[in-house]
Amino acid sequence: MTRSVTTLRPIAAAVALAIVGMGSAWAGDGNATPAEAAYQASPSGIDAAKVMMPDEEGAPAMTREEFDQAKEIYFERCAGCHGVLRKGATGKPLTTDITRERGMDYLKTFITYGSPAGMPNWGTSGQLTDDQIDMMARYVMHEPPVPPEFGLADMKDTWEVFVAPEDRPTEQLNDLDLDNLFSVTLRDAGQIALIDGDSKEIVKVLDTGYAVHISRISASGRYLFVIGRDARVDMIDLWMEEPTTVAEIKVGLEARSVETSKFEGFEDDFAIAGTYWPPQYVIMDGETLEPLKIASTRGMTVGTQEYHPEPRVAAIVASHQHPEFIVNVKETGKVRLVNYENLDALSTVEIDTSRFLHDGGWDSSGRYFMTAANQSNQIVVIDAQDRDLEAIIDVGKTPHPGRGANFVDPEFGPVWATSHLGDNTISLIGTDPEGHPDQAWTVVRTLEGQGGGSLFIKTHPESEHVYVDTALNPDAAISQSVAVYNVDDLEADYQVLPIADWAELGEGPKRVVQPEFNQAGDEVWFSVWNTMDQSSAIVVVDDKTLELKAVIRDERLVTPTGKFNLFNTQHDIY
Ligand code: DHE
Repeated sequence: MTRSVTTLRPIAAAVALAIVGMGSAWAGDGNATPAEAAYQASPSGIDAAKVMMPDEEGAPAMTREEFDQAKEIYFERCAGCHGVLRKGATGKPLTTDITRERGMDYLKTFITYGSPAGMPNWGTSGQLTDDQIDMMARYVMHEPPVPPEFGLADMKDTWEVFVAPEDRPTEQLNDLDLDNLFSVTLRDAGQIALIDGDSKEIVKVLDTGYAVHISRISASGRYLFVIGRDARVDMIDLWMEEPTTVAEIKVGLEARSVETSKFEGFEDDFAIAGTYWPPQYVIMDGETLEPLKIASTRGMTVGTQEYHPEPRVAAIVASHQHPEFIVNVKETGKVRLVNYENLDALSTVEIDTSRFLHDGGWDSSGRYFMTAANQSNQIVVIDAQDRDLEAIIDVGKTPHPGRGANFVDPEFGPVWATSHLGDNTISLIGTDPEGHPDQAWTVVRTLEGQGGGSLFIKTHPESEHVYVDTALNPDAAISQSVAVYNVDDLEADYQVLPIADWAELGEGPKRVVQPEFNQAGDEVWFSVWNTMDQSSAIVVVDDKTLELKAVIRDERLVTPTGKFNLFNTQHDIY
């Protein structure tokens, strides 16, 4: 099969944004594809009312009311890319030395029409009025208001233990098949649905944080940890009569990642959550979520070694090789190995890698952490055993692996694969330095996919298929289907499964997102993610026949996105 790399035709970012609703600019160095522009920076979890207006000279006049309105719009629509402090993150810096020099006309034009680098056309797309644009231009000429920090006292103010450890059951009191239970993100409902993998019945819907993001499972397989974008962490005991939230805490104003300790002898002793704001992580008691140790990620970037005031915490994984968490720090490009043996003398190794670290997962051996430095178009490999950088590998445009996919390439041996937001390729990276030294840490094969806008790729040891979504592709035929590859014949054309059609949901910009296998590895679940006021569903495919097996429709399934089979998540099977 010929290999072509196509980046998506730049179309008005507004169209892509309109499809996925609130979105943010992808302001990489080159032209952002519509998929990159659509890549959500959902409304920040920061309560704008808590952020005060700086008094200052030299900035165009604003009333208090205008400033508050502009602040709200900024946190809702701009902070995700430009950073809360406007120092630049994936979007350009908007500090007053720049904005005042550019002046009102330039700023108003830029906000109105956007740019091919991914800044949405907020005016011509109708998302902001002329008056709002004028107000935003004046706002960014003021010093950025700084949201409050969030320290131990703030966390303890929000920390609740609903059921003390000593009052919890000593054995499972329900007859749920926990190994084949799925935790499903109901993104805009701020809930998760627990769905039984066999019956496909919703066991329970539980309230979580705002715009809930991911679920992770304890080493024991008993506790589910869920984090919302508002940095609320919920700890759910799956052994109670029915799954019950036993502890909760807010660890900041905005967050994406949560994990528990997995090293032998320390299993579940600690939990960790990383925040976007403030830029920090907190280690908590693994049984109660009591906050124990907070560490800031502010510091110097790799390369130019400039100070960055807002390096956000992205993916976190728990090492099985040492008693430590592996923490991705996005804007500085640093990977931190945080040893939890002595929280009063926290020893941390800081590894220089590549900027804009994001998501990632383990290779099939569980020794190497494969993670995207997405805006650097690279995959970083961390050797969790030797505790250092193994490799940095150039891949396609804006890799977005989720946790990636591990399988054996018939020609090149064990590989880990990522798909991309910014082009239609799938990169297969050799991960077997012992058995296949020549292929290790290089792209051994590049597959062509349906298009850019891919967010997740998945397979399973029992499957001969690899599934790739293209959820943010602007072409509905592509965003509403998935591509399937046969591991034994990777150069054969991929098959396309019309997942959204199978859901028969009618209206709405349904986006098919995130394949997730059941425990047996003979079914694959897909979210058909519609808008909040339209019906969504989960489509289940028979992995052997690639035919429709079931559609889970329920009005409680509001904007389903991530799905986490507890056994596969517990054992890092993907
Ligand atoms: Fe995610 C994982 C950040 C938008 C669904 N997402 C992650 C991780 C990070 C992250 C850092 C890795 C966590 C870990 O492993 O510890 N996500 C962000 C963003 O900053 C971004 C781009 C914008 C935002 O404001 O949040 C973003 N993410 C989205 C979405 O719009 C998605 C598609 C739908 C949703 O539910 O919000 C989405 N992200 C997911 C999912 C995972 C994830 C399903 C977990 C994948 C896995 O298999 O572990």
